[in-house]
Amino acid sequence: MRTLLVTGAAGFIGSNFVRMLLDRGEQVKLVAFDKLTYAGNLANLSDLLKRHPDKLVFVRGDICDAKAVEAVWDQQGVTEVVHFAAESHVDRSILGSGPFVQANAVGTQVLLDVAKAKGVEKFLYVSTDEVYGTLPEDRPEIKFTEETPLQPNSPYSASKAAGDCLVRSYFHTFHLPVLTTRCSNNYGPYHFPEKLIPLFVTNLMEGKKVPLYGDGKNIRDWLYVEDHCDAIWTVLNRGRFGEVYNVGGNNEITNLVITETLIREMGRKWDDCVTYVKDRPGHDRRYAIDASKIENELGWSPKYRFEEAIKTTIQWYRDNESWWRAIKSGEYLKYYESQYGGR
Ligand code: NAD
Ligand code: TDX
Repeated sequence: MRTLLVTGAAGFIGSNFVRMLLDRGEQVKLVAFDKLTYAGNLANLSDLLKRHPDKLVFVRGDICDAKAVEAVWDQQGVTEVVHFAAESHVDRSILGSGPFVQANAVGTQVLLDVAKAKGVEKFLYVSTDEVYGTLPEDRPEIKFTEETPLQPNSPYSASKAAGDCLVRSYFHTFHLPVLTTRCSNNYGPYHFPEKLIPLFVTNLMEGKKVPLYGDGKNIRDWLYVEDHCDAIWTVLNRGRFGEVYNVGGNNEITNLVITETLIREMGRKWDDCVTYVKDRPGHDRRYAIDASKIENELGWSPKYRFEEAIKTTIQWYRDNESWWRAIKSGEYLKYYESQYGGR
């Protein structure tokens, strides 16, 4: 039986990945390994743990702790790793980069060393398009390819690039069977409400304003989270070791248009809802992914259309108010105050 160690499985994408595999009835055992930082939430997995006690176990632990990783590996009979665990929010990395280097660089190194010692069969690193840096907005023909040099611009993306380079080095030096995906911005259920879409949707539901950075013209390539999870599963099963696969939605949208869409869908008016705030320092202007490699080589392409999936996403936050209200309290409010002041 394949046994997957899924690090960061209590977070946004990791929990969606576990949910997708269990819903599809894939023949794997899943070991959800998560430190439960502020972003990790057992509520993202609790129904699955009840429904699939034979296929899913949860173990609380830190990827930086080699002994804890070794123990879970031996106890659960791990054969493969899907590595999501990370500090993931750019704004928090600007407030303080230490936890990002620790989790994303050191944590990845510790995990690689344990995986190497244990003879891992496959190790997939969930990287990000942000490692490539930024693109000019007036050259729409230019997109990130797997050959684009890594030029990370935020402490978050620099720490993800460190992990990405370490994974590459373990392939070249030790022939570790690694795979890397670099995906664009995700949206969907269980997305922590510090990120643009869930923050704006929940603020609008609370009757609060939404804080738009700078001129709002920054561009992101938005992909529904299940499409990303499906791409990861595809690469894990059919990707070539040592290769990088870009994953994207071919769906470039400015923050202004995202904001207009959310306000319209929620029946609100722009002037009542939007507050322009100081720009994010070092704010990348545009991300756009050329996903032709994964499409041509592995036959993956996105299944969800933004127009419908954004409605499903908004409805999920309407239906799961207790989930996000529990998060938007305590430590979250302190973070919100330090990030946005009184806005
Ligand atoms: P998230 O912040 O929602 O979840 C991260 C999870 O990792 C949390 O459950 C947290 O508790 C856990 N974690 C953090 N440090 C840990 C540690 N030291 N040990 C064990 N667990 C730890 O993040 P997400 O949005 O789900 O992102 C998951 C991965 O996908 C990250 O590696 C991120 O860089 C990458 N990614 C995200 C996006 C996106 O749009 N969200 C896009 C591309 C790539
Ligand atoms: O309050 C806000 N106002 C605003 O205008 C926030 C939180 C964001 N923004 C802008 C900044 C970006 O241009 O919206 C855009 C999206 O911001 P985020 O949701 O913070 O995402 P981003 O910085 O693009 O990074 C995301 O995608 C790549 C994830 O958080 C990363 O983990 C992933 O690697």
